[in-house]
Amino acid sequence: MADQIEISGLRVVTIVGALPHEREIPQPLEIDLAFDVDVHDAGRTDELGDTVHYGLVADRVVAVVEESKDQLLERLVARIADEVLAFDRVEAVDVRLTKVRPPLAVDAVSTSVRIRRTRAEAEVPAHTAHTAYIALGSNLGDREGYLRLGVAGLGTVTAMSDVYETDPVGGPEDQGPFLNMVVEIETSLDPSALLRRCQRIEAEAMRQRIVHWGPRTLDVDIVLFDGVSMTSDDLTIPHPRFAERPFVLAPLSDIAPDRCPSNWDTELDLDGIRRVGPLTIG
Ligand code: PH2
Ligand code: MG
Ligand code: MG
Repeated sequence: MADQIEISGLRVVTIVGALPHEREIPQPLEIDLAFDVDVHDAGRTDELGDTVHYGLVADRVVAVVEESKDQLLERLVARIADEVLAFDRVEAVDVRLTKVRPPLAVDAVSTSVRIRRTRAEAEVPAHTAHTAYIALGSNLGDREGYLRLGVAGLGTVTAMSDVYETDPVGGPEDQGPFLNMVVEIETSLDPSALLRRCQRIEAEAMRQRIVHWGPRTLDVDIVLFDGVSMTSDDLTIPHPRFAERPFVLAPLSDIAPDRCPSNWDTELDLDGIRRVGPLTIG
């Protein structure tokens, strides 16, 4: 495969290094990435869902680097490679990580570590394969386009519900109807890492939106994660209100009827829920 997508000169300031002052003072790093992706389809269809969204890749890489406090460039560059390989369409990645102000006693412009990692050698142990159900909703702008963007950012999607048009529940009076759907994903992320991924997808949609339309419109929520029940400061699983929300249960029942409360469809008011059909990808 010869196709590559490149991101160059990505700058992040973070703690990295083994020297005492490097543990105290953040320093600038520069990241150059090139990843192998087959872009034949996207070259024909002009659809984001047929390629890898490099804005999401850049966001995730920046997040990993900002959160890191590694001693070695070797360690941090390996973690960047893993993050990029978490995008399913990426077959391999070249990463160069550079200290642009290296702590040397001699005069040098920079120091770097450069690696290439392929999907084949990326380890994803079997016990880290989780199944999660993610609810997506959009009620402004190109609603279907936002759903597509959301689905494209979630990694390995193993099932997709139909799209439903639903009356808004709560919130301001004057807002328009939502498009809602639920997807099943397989992921090696833990719940909090998956939450961060969902928030990054929302942020990416919002960033695009600010340019074109105004307020935010893509909501990406974790509904279920394996059989996990948990509450932390920023995350409750299962989603605390999903069992009362027809706009989640109708799509969820398309792909996981056994995960819906029994009789939900006779006990809840389904008036505001209209099945539209499958999300058209490309
Ligand atoms: N999301 C909300 C609040 N209300 N209503 C509908 N129909 N669909 C939604 O996705 C939705 C909502 C908060 O996330
Ligand atoms: Mg949300
Ligand atoms: Mg929500």
